Amino acid sequence: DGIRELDARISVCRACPRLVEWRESVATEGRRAAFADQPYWGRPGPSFGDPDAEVLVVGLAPAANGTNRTGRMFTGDRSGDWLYAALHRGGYASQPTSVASGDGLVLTGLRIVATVRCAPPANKPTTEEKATCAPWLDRDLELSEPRLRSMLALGSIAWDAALGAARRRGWLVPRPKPTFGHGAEVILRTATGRPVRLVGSYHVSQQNTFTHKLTEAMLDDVIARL
Ligand code: DU
Ligand code: SF4
Repeated sequence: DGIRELDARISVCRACPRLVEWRESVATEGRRAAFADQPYWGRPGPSFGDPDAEVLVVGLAPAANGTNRTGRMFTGDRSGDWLYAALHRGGYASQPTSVASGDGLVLTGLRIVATVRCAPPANKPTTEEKATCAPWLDRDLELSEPRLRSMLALGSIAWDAALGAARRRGWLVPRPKPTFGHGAEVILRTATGRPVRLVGSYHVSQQNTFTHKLTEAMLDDVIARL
């Protein structure tokens, strides 16, 4: 089907020279000591979850030792521990942890996508890299649109990416551009006038969770609105 083909195409993309170099160098000589005996994925992260999802979660980019190691979105790092535990509490994930492919995790009704699919140095993609990767997000949105009910943007970069993708698909997006915040919410309209809810959340990164800027209750609250 379309999603499988899309995921296969994404996973061999080499459009961003800096990110190809980074993802591959981390996967070879740059492996974290704790994972030195593991093979790293070292490629772009395809979407993960239900191909027939009514909900999309939009992340920022793979972590160098997380998705770039395991090949699955938000898998193998602390951000993922937070996200999957919350998706399990919310009824979308079959188990609270995501370890690696083959661990039995299944998402129902929800799929995870990202603004940029390759791990960027310092978790910071450039403006050009975000623009280069945007067509993959556009295609994910296009394939999901017939069933799509809502999107959760993790962080302001994902929020902007979701709004950009919606505009490019000809959806009605309020102007001025809706402002990101934790709990921010806007109703977008597809070209056929169907409402799609966009909800903002602080990103599940350690920076936010360790400092309690983002709590489990805050995350549960935005997931409940999807
Ligand atoms: O081989 P597959 O059934 O397409 O599943 C690939 C992968 O996607 C598997 O690790 C579970 C996940 N997945 C899911 O989370 N939810 C679905 O509805 C279908 C597949
Ligand atoms: Fe391709 Fe996106 Fe990776 Fe750039 S970030 S190489 S566009 S998958």
